[in-house]
Amino acid sequence: MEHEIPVEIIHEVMVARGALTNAEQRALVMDLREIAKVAPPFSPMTGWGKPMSVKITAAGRFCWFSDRKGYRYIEAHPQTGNPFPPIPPLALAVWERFESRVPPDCCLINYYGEGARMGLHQDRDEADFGFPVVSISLGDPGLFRIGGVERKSPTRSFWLESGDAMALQAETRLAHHGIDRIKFGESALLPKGGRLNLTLRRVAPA
Ligand code: MD6
Ligand code: FE
Repeated sequence: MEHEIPVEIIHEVMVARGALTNAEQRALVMDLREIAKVAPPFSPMTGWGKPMSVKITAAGRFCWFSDRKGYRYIEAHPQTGNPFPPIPPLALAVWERFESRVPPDCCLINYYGEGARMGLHQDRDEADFGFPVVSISLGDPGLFRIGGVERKSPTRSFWLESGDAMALQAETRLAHHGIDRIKFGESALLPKGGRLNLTLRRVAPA
């Protein structure tokens, strides 16, 4: 990640287009494959007992989890009981461009197959909203929708492409957001298609 990456502001969100080169994207996908071998992706249950269309796993100390009892962070894989593997250095380097005070302790890995989406939500289960949530997109483009802190606030959308990084921080840290749809099969990065999204965050107090 030697190259300079300009950060632009799209609908109040800091977006670093092409933060990862093609070679870095391929290297990161290889790291994610190794992570998926020891921490297999799973589909958490929503509050109303339906599995999410996105498959998730994680690296770092924490993984986000959801079942009928609600949302929380867990420190052991729900099926294997093992801790999650370390966060890949390439992902840590992206985080550092946005937040240099503390390292992230959670890298959530979301996989979107054909037709998968993520409903409008807030990320608010972390201890300190002074730290950002940093996202990295890989594979097929995803249509990112962002609104306000209030669920009923108006929303706007833009496409996140493979290699893009962005951060929700300061006034957008608690904004509602989601992924409406992906352009399945548009990117050649993942042989079977789909979109991977990494979200790096600081769950525990610094
Ligand atoms: C996604 N992203 O891009 C879903 N959350 O697949 C998120 O939910 C998200 O991109 C917090 C901060 C940045 C994000
Ligand atoms: Fe989120």
